[in-house]
Amino acid sequence: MSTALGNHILVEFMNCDPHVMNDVAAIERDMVGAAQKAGATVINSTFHHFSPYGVSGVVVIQESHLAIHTWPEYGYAAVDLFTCGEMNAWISFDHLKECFGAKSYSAIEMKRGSVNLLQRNDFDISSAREKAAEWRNPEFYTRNVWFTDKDEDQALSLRFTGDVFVDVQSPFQRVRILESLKYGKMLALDDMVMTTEKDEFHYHEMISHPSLFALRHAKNVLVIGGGDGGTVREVLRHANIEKVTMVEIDGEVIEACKVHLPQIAASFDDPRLELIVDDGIAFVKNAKQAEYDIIIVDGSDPVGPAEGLFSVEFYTNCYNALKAEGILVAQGESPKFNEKAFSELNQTLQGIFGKNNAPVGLFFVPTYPTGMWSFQYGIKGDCHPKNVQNVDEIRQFVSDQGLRYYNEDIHFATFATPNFVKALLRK
Ligand code: SPD
Repeated sequence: MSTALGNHILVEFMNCDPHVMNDVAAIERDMVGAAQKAGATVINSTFHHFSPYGVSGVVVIQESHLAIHTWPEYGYAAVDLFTCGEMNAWISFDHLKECFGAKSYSAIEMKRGSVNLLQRNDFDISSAREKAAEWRNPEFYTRNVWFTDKDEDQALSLRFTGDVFVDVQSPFQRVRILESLKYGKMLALDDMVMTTEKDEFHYHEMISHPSLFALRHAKNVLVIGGGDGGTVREVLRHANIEKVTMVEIDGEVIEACKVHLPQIAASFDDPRLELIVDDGIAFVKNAKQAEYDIIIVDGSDPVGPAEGLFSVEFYTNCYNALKAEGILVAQGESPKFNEKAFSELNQTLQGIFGKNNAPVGLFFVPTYPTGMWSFQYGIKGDCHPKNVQNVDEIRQFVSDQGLRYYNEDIHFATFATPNFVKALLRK
């Protein structure tokens, strides 16, 4: 007869595969698998990834819990296997050792709740057990797997199903497509949310239509980045556009989105589109002078391959590639999440296009940290989006195209800046 209520194995897994140690979905799957393999009944799982490294999580089982904390940079996982009843937690241990590729390990096993130290209360729990068995469905458990986009001080977390449709390391970045519960499928580059099925229209309508209504005669548009296809989809809604050249550095992003986010990657077959998989920074450097009516920079955040999309040299080259009346629109970061990048980009644009020719448009994206995001403009001629007159035309277009974020009111409202933003823009 057992002399303790529970059994606790404290495990050190060392020299594990660092990629697995940083993969929240894989770890959740392996921990749940470890519980199920040992015959446990899984009640729920909660797992978080921490930027840039590490995963923490717990699988609650009817027989107690399995918990983990990882340090990928050391290839190390601290694992707790706490069980009661007949469950053999060493089966879970073996499973995890294999999944994590642990080359070395150690474990301490201890009894928990020694009956010699406890006093049993005299009450009948068998009826409570029967009741619990009525609602418990061993086939179903709640998964809490979280994707977190964060800096050192704040974060945005989205719960996802734990299912991963794409996870590839391209030459430039880690490309993932995951399924979030609230926003549908989501494209993540490295550990940053790029777009989701349910709120992508906020971003893609707002990066495109304000400048296209400011420059009604625009024919030739260049898009740098935008591998998911949402921006070209919006630009190509305009019948006056004769040609769009899109230059995306990462072919893996395009391929992943074509297969898994087809409603965003919806216009890659439009004959007006020339799709080039290459470095957008080099492309603009070598571009013909005064070639484009509008240049749209749909880049990622200023880390990794997108860092050069925030430089003076790049925007000077964009200025030169624009026609005299041309407009530049760039993903402008957040005045709340990334104040420095936001205000430095505006200083760059003011320096190149002129103090009064670098307006900022604010809009709301629920899946970006803080929700408040911006596009920043460089106006080469006199066609300021703030001064558009063709409001009826916007209204008709919005209704014909069934747009869901942009409209004639938003067109003007986006250029209204709160005082703290004005201060960041330091005119
Ligand atoms: N932190 C997110 C910055 C936005 C980057 N671009 C999104 C791509 C959507 N086409």
